[in-house]
Amino acid sequence: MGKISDKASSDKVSKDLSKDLLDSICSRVHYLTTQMIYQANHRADKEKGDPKVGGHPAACASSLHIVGALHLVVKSGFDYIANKPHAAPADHAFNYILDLFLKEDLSRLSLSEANQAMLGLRAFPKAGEYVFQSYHSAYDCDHHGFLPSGTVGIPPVNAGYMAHAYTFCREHGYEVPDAHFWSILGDSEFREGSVFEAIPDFAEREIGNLTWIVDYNRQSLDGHRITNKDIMSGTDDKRIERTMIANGWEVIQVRHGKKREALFSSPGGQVFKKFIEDELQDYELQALLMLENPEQLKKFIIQEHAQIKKFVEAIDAQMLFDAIHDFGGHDITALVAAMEKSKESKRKPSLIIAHTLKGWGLRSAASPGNHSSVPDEDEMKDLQKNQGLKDDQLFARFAAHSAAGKYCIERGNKILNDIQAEAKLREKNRSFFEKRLHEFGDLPTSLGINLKMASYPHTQWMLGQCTAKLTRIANTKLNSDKALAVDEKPWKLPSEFLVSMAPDVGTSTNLNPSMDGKIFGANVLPDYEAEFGVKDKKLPNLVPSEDQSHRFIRFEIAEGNVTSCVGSYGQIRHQLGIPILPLMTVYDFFVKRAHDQFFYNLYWKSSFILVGTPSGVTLSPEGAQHGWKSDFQIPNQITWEPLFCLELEWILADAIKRHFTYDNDGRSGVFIRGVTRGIDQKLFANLLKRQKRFKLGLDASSRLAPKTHPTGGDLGGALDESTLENIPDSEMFEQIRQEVLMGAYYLIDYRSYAGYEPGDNVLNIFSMGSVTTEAIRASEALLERGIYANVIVVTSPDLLAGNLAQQNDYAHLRKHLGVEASLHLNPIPNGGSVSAEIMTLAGRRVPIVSVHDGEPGLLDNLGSIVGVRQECLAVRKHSKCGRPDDIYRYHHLDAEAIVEASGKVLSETALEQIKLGTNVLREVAGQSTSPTSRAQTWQELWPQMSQGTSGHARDDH
Ligand SMILES: Cc1ncc(C[n+]2csc(CCOP(=O)(O)OP(=O)(O)O)c2C)c(N)n1
Repeated sequence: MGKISDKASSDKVSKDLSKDLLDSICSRVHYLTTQMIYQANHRADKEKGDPKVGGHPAACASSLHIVGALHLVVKSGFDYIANKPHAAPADHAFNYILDLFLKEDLSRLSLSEANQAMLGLRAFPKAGEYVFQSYHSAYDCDHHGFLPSGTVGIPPVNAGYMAHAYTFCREHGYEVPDAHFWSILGDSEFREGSVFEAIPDFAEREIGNLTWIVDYNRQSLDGHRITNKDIMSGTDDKRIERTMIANGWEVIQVRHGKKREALFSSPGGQVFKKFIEDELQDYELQALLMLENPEQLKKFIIQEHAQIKKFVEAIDAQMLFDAIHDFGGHDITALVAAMEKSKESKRKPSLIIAHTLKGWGLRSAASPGNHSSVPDEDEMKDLQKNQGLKDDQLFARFAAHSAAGKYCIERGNKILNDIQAEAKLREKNRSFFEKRLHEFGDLPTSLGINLKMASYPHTQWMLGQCTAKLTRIANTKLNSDKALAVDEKPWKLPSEFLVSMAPDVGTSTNLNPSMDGKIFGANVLPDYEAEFGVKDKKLPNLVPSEDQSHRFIRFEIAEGNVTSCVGSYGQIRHQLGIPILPLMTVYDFFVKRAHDQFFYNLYWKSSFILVGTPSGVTLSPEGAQHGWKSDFQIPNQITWEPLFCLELEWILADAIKRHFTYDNDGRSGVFIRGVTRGIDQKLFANLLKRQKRFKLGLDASSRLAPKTHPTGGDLGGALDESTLENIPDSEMFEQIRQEVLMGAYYLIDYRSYAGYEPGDNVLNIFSMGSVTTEAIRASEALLERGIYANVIVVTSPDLLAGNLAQQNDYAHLRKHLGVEASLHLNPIPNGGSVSAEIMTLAGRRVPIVSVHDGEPGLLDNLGSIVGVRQECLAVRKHSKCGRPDDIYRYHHLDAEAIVEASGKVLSETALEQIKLGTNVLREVAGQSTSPTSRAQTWQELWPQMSQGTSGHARDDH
């Protein structure tokens, strides 16, 4: 390995032998990358009409030496990299050459497994073999130390907030490895709004352990980037430099390679340097790069730039040609030096602008259409031959005894040691905190918030109560005077790991107690308001500091940033075994502003709580323009919309417990919707107590009668429910808590009431969140007309009818709640024809009316899941200001609309006519029919279904 180590200074690396060695490894990786993509595009199993496979050889080649400097010299196995998605094959090829394809247990893949994996870029595994996704992914065998990629502009921001989370952990006394966070971005990617939202934030937070590297190749997907040098006072790299310096970043330009530098130091060379750096437009440079003939290139430069005619005329055309093509971003020595320098900056994040050539080393270099062009067979053969490889040697590492081979083995071992050390640390942290979690017994099912004194509280208020209590518990010493109550002690550990954050809506979403004097991070300042005697004690103290009791991360209006931050903090449990649980509030409407970041967090399997509050048109008095609640259906997410404050408390307690006990696979992104509309909390118990299951001393045959039934309660011996005694509240609420956590519960349940006739006078109203007040009123109005309308409150659309429900065939809806599609038959009254051959019956199912404050898609599939008629009342137009009553009426979510919809579904379901042939009637009556006249039944066609095995049981891996 000679003099190079992973701590190599630029001096060490610049020794000729070392540079040659690193260059030779990069050159092999260049070939491997290209071959990997070539093979992906020439697979034998391609069928007519298949989408193209693609891959990005030119974009990989552009980043080759940047990626190489990190893999071969600079990064440690504790560092993290967020690379531009289309350079993923280059990362795989470096990991191949360093033998860093790893199994789950961190042992290495065998050489044949690794070679097979190199053939599997963008392939679906046929027999469990290793493959690679198109972009960096946790499914890949070399994902260690990499952030997932795919959507540009998001991962670099996550890298920054991960860097911040490491600092947070260290400041709070947890064991964290020394790590640097690297991101490689394309120059077009660097125009993404998400990136620019984060730039000032990272500097102000003093995230020194972060380096972004712009792969400045002046090309994007569509072709050459054509920027406006006149208006922007220079080329785009200058604009980037000025922007970043103005935003508090260190900037390092890596412009020139050694050939250019040699020319610059020749007589008159400074004129040439000025020409390249200040006078040549990016677009013109790209056009010059496309010229294949050096003499022509010389001619055009002289023609367009008289001021350097003298210098250019004096030099050899080939030398000029080579210099124009000699970018610093392909000089691994210069890159290593810049990266090492960037690490010296401890308080400021750094940006390296690496000037590169898209398609370096390929025939497509600098060609405007090269973004995803794949070399042809001829070029591929040439690249293979240049590596000294035979035709059948597609992928190969260096011989172990060669200088390059030895270097790669040593470097790969070093990185693997770090990866394994991090895994050990993760396990150590995990078992340490697991033990501490159980020190005071199991986590209670609620936080014990006292609601008695609260008049008309709302769920957003309740969130504030819960987080305030957790903040107090976190900051109360176990052996202090104001000791914690016995039932508070189990919350001690979780509360210490709860980190809250909000995009400038902390106070308005009721997080004041979590914020007050507890803002974590830079910029640490004296409290001038206190010093000058102008402090308003009613408002939270927002002066930041880095005290261990500080756990609120304050943001400007930057929903994208906070969503990335909540995702990065939510990864720390997984990466380091430190169970940070980030909680973010956001005005629900603006979740959409960061939809991509939200998706990224879920793809990354981050564990976090996002509270969208206030939400829906329910907030219309305050924000009619923000009253749209979107239906999000993303794997790994669970959405909640509590109605009563107790529900929110149970949901929060459950989410916390699942996070700390690692019991939230497939649902670690918790999304809770809150409102600011108060509700009489006594309704909860009062309505539940009318249900038969919560009455004392009844047997199976007992039938209840409602106090207000139109018949006056005279229902043939039924018992007036209001006169019956109830089981204790604690027991009743424990049953309901479990149902709330399953996604829905009966708030009004008439199933054991006298005169309850499914198919005749029964329907189910599903309501979610605040509009349930309307469902209750509608149910009461329907009862006056003799209709029994159950009210089933939906707490989680995901668990009841979304992705999570689909996994268990909607068991809660269909089995536990018993909502089904039985057809209740009666002869058609007045006119149903009954002949010798055919009998006509009216079939009725129990229909559904659903009502919720949001997009129809949140709940409009209930009827189709169950197989009954559904009318879905939802928000279908833009909102207006007004009181909830007005607004619910405006959107047809009010009680009258529900009653009307109920009439509609009840009458429509009654229109189902069944014609029964006499042979069927005979069969029903036990007489045989000819077997040949029977078609195959569905049970015969899908036998696994009849055995209770659904189609989902297939192996999906
Ligand atoms: C958010 C998003 N938009 C679009 C794309 C598709 N896309 C992938 S790479 C690319 C061009 C990237 O150009 P640049 O950032 O300059 O990188 P280069 O390939 O030139 O190095 C585009 C448009 C994407 N992956 N993500």
